[in-house]
Amino acid sequence: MFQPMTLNQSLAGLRLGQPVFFYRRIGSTNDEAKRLAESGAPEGSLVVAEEQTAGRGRSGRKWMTPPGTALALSLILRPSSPRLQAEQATRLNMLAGLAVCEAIEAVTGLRAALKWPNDVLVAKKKAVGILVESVFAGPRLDYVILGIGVNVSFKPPPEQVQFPATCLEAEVGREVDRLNLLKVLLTRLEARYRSASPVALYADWRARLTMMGEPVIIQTATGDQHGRMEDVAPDGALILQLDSGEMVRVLAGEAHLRRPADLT
Ligand code: BT5
Repeated sequence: MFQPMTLNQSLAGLRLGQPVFFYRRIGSTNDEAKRLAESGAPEGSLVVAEEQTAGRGRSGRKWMTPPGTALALSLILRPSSPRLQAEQATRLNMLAGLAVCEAIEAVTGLRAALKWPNDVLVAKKKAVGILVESVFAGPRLDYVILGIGVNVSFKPPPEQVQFPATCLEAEVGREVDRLNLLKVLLTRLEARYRSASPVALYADWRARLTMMGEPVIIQTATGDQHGRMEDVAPDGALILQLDSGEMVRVLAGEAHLRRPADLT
């Protein structure tokens, strides 16, 4: 169990991670972070919970966080530079995915990869989900909630997930210190957030993506698209060569590798 005092002491001195709001049990850390941001909580405010009863994924999907088994956190960011404003959602998504990979590798020695658009995979299974939510005040970006869920000792049952899932302890075969992981993750996020180079960010993100060049099915809101994952664009879009040969850009969806039997 996290102890609020230890948590405060461990995160003291970090710019992202102060002040920290700790909950033993909460609906969703993203919802709580939004509530706090609406009442003026500053950039860097962090919500951490031991358990989420209504954890959220993208498009209304559910995210499971049983007590004491995960990192469930939401950071409030208030990007101020005009360029960040315009491109922030994409850049913060890339930044979060990369920082999570770097933290997992530093703490566990496991290799972490990204699955477009932004799942973090360990041993080809999903170990982390990321949910970035932006709130605008008219045309101006007001704040962003960066929500991250890391499976540390909980591995969801296969029948409850759409994509194979895992947790860090199952892959590394030993206990993983959640507090240390949280601290390293916040440190990596801060380093990536401060370094302004969008070019390096895009290059690093692209280099970590799996399924590149592979035959895939992309599930989108308007139906499945079958093709080959050609590349990704700097704005985060997937460039897909359809089976017909046509190249298309896909902004949002779920990527699945096609099994040989699916290929005709
Ligand atoms: C995500 O959504 O992967 C983003 C999840 C973000 C969760 C964090 S936890 C802290 C913060 N507070 C919140 O309320 N949310 C954020 P998506 O790509 O839509 O994936 C959701 C799908 O992943 C579900 O439909 C399940 O199939 C699967 N899933 C649910 N719980 C899982 C888990 N613990 N591990 C692996 N897969 C899971």
